[in-house]
Amino acid sequence: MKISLANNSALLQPDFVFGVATASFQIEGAADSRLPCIWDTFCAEPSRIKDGSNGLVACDHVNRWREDIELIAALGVDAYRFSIAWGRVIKVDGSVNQAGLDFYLQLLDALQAHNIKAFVTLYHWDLPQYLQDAGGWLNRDTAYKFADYADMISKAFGERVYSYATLNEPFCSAYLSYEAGIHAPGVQNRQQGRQVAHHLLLAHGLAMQVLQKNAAHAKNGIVLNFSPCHPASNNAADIRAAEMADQYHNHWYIQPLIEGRYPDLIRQLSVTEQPDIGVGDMAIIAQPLDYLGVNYYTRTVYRANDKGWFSDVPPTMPPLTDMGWEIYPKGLTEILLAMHRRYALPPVYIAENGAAMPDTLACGQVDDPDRVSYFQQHLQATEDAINAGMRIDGYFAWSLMDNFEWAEGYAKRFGIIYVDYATQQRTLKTSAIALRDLFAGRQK
Ligand code: IFM
Repeated sequence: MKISLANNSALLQPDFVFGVATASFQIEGAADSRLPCIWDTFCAEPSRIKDGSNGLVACDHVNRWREDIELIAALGVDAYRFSIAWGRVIKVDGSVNQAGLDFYLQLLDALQAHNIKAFVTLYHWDLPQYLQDAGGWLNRDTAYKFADYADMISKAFGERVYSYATLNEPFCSAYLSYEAGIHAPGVQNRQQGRQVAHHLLLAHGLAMQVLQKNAAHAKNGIVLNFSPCHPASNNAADIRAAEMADQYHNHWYIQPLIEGRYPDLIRQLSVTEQPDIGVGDMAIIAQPLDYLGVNYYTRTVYRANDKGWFSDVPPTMPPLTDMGWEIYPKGLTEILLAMHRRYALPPVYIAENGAAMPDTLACGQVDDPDRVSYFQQHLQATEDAINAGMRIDGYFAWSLMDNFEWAEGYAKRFGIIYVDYATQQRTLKTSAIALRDLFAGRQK
């Protein structure tokens, strides 16, 4: 099966960056050589993770990184996006864990040797547990601790990094973790969710100031997840509900970054639900961005509920992925263009896009035509946004390999490479081969 784009496609131009992405907790394992993090704690609590699993071994990437880098190189990508486990590079007293730092330095050097650009995410959800014990993201001081960590990393990594992302999907660390309660630490409290979102954005702004100083050579930005919010019906209440969801889930993160203010919806929250915002915080948050990372998977449908708020309506009609998420490629073009028209955006990278499918290994092969088709349609959707006037500089497939899918455990497979968790054997799926062929067909 092939992925094909028009010969003159913007995505096939020499400067367009194709990559694959992962995150530390989801692949690394080797938990005994880092500090425990909030996800270790969460996994140890009953019924938090659907299959009762954890990240102690995951894809054993810390021990198999050389093999993994060879696989990445063989795909012919331009870039690899991965995250640093904060608790692997520092100790509880805040001093540097040199062995952990050396792990990432080796990885970066190997990427450089293969001419693969390193896109480093500083925070992809694995907050060290000792910082959580001190209040975690509810504690304003965590934002300053994050800036210290960014300072240490950017000095140690020097010129090796092509691009830094401060945070991956602060929506998830705030809303899923503190309002929906389905991600670590599993809290359900709107005020806390809003406060955590604010402290995360503050942490981003403080870290950007550090990166502008220490890593001026790099492209520095942030990765947000977006989902177009559609009404369940034409009824005015549902239309309003979808607009509110859009403000709450999408604009709450992008508007402060670009315009230094929260959406007007903030005034609809009761005083006790509103975050404490320090004098000068919004200016810190609105640091200039070299790029915006956009993660896209699906759209979301909303209806009005009896609390004057919005509730999502889970999709039931195919095509759905194994996560139960609707396959809705035109939502990617729609949300990109909506953001492009609304804000003065910096250049955009599609920092994650992909699908979980019920893959099986048979006779040494994994045939995943639905994932190939998902990539085909979403690459086309990306191109459509470029053709409509947007600047998009790259696209990263989520994910390099099957991994720990958070509350879903290992049952949901997002990889283009299949991982047999019993043997840790990696097998290229049909989608990996289709992407590899697409990359190989480019004029570089
Ligand atoms: O696996 C996650 C990733 O960690 C963050 N973005 C969404 C992916 C799929 O759920």
